[in-house]
Amino acid sequence: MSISNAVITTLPQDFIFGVATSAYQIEGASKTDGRGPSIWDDFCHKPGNVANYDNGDFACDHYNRWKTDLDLIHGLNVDAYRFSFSWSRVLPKGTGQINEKGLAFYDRLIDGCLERQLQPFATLYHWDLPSSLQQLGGWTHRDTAYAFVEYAALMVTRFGDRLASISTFNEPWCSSMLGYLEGIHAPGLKDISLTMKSIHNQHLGHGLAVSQIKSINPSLPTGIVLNLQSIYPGSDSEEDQSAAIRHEAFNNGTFLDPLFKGSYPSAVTDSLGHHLPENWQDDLCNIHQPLDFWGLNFYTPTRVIHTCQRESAFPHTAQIFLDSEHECTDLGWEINAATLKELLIDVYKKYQLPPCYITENGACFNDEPTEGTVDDTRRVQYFEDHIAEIAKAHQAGVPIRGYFAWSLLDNFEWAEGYTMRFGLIHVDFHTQRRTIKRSGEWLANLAQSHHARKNSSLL
Ligand code: GCO
Repeated sequence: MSISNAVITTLPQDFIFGVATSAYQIEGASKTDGRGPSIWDDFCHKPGNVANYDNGDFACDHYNRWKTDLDLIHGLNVDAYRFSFSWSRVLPKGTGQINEKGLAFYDRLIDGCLERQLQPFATLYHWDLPSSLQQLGGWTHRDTAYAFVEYAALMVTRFGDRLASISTFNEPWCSSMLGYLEGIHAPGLKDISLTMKSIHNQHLGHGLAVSQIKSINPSLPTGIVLNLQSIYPGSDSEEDQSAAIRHEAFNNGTFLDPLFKGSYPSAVTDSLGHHLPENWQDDLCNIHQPLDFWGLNFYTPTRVIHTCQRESAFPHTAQIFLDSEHECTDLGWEINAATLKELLIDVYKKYQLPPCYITENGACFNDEPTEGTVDDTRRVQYFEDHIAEIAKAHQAGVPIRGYFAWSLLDNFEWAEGYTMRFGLIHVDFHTQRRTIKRSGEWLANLAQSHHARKNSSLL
């Protein structure tokens, strides 16, 4: 199985390949060297929230194994490494007192990337809010946006000149919708009013941080990472078709519109505007900032139907799974690569967007090592199919600059704990032994062929 040359040659020559992780999912060392607690520590340590009562206390022990992990990334021949900073490692209470030992870890990590010719793509917020800020209301409180700006300024002042890019937020949809509405992620709340406030305050934190970052380091490429949904009606009925439109306004528009148009969709404000913080309109110009890039995290399409249950709030939709018609991953997520291309083309038609990176794409398959190898051919197929669709989107005019596979390592998969594996590298969580899977070897070959093509065209 090997991706055809035709696909590689359609990608732009300066296209980059990378791998992605996030702090809470791999670092471990949750109490080491002065790290403060985050909402994910608190959430995991309440029984019933996470499968098997798992937590990120040790995770992949990356805090101690960063050097050999960077060697593994280097061995994959990729150009870039996308990781996130742990806010409570550097500002244990979220604001105020700085933890130099925490900063020293990221100093080592970033220098380690540069020594291995890996471009560091950093993310400021991948869901692990310092607990002290949650005690004051978390993202429902405006002050959290200001604390985020202080944190962004600290990180960019220290590291900005060595980073290839910085993203403010990773998937604000998840930290608000899963954390404040569905209650399945930290902080585990189920309240539409708090959800709308948490969305708005994250947007505000993003916009203010972008201005701050640009004033400190105007040449640092700055963006945000979104998990837009590729939405389809669950049937041909008119009801389901309008459900899909409402679902899109709520789940994509609530994020894209303020960030890229400086407004919220009217369908959203008509139904839910009263839940936004007072005078929210005054923040829109601060939220709507020019960005150098945006990132798309994509895994699976979303199919929705109309629901008329009394208790359902706007957008009155429910997600359905067509698992009998499509192949699925071990998490039950439909595999449908063409929907990634459709989403990319569609979103560039609807919005004025800067160039994008696919900042995450990958699949959960729980293959285990046999005689020292992990034969995850289904993951290889998944990557091949999705990269082929990205190449088609590029040919259709979408400005795509790179692709990051999720994930470098099997890791702490949030509410699923360690039961669900997304890695290119298998981790035995008892021994911390790493085994490169067949998909890791495949990515190393792909990245190498891409380099060979770049180099030969330079001759
Ligand atoms: C995400 C997350 C990852 C998940 C991955 C698989 O941004 O959704 O960045 O943390 O592990 O998406 O569910």
